[in-house]
Amino acid sequence: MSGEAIGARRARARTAVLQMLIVLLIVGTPLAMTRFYEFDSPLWRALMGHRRVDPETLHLQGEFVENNLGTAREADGSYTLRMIAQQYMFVPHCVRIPAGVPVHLRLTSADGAHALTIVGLDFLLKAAPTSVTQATLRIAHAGVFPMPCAEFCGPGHLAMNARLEVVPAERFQNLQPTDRVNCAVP
Ligand SMILES: [Cu+2]
Repeated sequence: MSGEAIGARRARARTAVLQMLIVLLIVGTPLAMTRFYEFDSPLWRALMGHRRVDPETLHLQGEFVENNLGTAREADGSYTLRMIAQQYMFVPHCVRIPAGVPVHLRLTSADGAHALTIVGLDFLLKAAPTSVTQATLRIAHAGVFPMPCAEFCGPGHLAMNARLEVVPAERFQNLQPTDRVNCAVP
């Protein structure tokens, strides 16, 4: 094979690789965006359907109905804390968990993007409509922590602040399977 033919073959191979990268970029970028933002892709919805929550019906059905929010004790003895982020508050706006025990925090948004942080701890959990984000909290000592929103979400953003009360595990309520606990005053 002549040097010219080999050169042409290499050029074709380079073009093919380049084309593949461009296609990956075009397909991959929107898909990656949907992971964190509100971009609504039918493909992502189909793939992640089992984890999707509809912000319109959040309060009416599914795990984020009002009387299921707050801290719950699961059958295996672990705890789950469910919260909703919305302009400009977290619901419930005061939550209580036991100290030194893993608590699975599950969060969704009723409107735009928000981010829940805990002052004094290296913790940030994003909230986006249609998806549920989850992180495990284990706070060793009792205390009260402000939980401000760390994602600018509009004019009321600075007032968006929840309160976390961590109580010694032995003082935490003995929760029945249907009990939910929070410290929000109506
Ligand atoms: Cu905010």
